[in-house]
Amino acid sequence: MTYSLSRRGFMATSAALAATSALPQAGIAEVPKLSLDITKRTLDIDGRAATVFGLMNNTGKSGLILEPDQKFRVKLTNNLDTKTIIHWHGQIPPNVQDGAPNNPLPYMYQGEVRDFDFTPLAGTHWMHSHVPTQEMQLLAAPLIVRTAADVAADQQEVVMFLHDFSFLSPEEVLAEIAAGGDHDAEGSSEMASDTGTNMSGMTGMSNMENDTPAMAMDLNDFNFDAYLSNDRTLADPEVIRVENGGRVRLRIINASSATSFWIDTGKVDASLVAVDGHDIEPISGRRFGLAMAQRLDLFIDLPKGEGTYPILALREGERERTGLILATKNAHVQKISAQSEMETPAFDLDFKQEFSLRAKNPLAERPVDTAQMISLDGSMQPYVWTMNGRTWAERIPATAQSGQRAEITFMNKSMMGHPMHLHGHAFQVVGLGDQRFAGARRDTVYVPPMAKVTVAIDAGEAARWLLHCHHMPHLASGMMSEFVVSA
Ligand SMILES: [Cu+2]
Repeated sequence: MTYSLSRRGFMATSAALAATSALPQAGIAEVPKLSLDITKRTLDIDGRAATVFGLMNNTGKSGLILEPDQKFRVKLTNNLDTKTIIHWHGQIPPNVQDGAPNNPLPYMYQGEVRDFDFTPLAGTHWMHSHVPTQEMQLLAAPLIVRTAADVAADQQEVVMFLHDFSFLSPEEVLAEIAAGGDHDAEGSSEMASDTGTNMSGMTGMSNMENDTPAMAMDLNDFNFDAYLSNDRTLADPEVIRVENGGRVRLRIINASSATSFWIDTGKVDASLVAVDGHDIEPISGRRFGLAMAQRLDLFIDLPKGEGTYPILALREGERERTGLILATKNAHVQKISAQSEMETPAFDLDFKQEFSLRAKNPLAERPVDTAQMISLDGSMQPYVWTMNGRTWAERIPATAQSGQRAEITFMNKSMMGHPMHLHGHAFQVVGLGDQRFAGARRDTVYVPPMAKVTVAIDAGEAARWLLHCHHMPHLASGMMSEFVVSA
């Protein structure tokens, strides 16, 4: 499968989508709906067949790419033999279309068809089941909304959709993690010797109470069988042919259930221009990270001449990696190992990356109407993760009135990082540790172990909006609350 498209090639490769967008503009009642089918599909993972879920459009590809001014008019069909619910991650639809379980709509039953119609937010977003065990089985896909500038630019757009994968069922994965994460024992001790973090005797909060001098941080609590880029491993990576000396806009989506990655552009410089679909003041570099559910948009200007340019995603704290290969027409593509030579550092523990991000379109400066603190707690044994010490069933919601400026401070009192996602809003990161600044607009912010992050939110539609950790095993254990906006 390829998500690659170029300005010139797009019409040909995505005929049905193009036909829709070529019709007279929205407002005409007869514009056909796009279809999305929730299905099962089979992947080849290093020579072994894997049955996973998927979200396929009417061209047989995964997810959706919308053209500028195209509305999100979608007919979604549940072809699974089980109930599900799909969330449009990064979009701000009316609450009723948000895709949160029983909030307000119930799960889609087997065979159910549901209609959606809203004006989408431009940028690199995605869609996924809001049932953690289904997301772990790859019920997730890209949701790209192009801008007029994207269409006008002389650039090739490439989507890089990252996921972690296990041949075990999600229930088996969760059971293994709950049993103590023996699966990861070896990787943990290697981690300890190379980075100075003490990974042994991982018991979350209890380590703090023991006053352990070396912080007992747990980056990964499960070793997956494979790490995927566009559903493929480095044994058979996607090779995307690019123009000699051309510009690539790389849209990277971390759909992983429990993995943060560093993106390594190798020998070419990249310019990071957006996070979570929201433009930032560009910063250049060759290594940028993203936690679960986050997105990065990179511009890469390729040098003149034939060449191959692997874009790798390195699993934090470990040696595993995945990726895709950009290659000019005649370049010979060489095999790349799925293991780095050395462990990759932890993701943004010191906020070095997050501090460097500045929104192109920040929230207006205004007084804060309500400031609330949420502690992020949990432990490996028992494997339970909470917000304010409570799981979903006993949650204490954060609250605001529609139109108010709210601030939420996440205080991570645990030894794992938590990518915190708010539905229905694009907040702004305004505090890291005790330092205030005007950071990036986002919908998912990474709160490292024992760290503090503050986000500013202009409260939107009066409704109940989910607020949760996007680490799927954490979410499955109950790490979810809500942001209740009153009228
Ligand atoms: Cu978490």
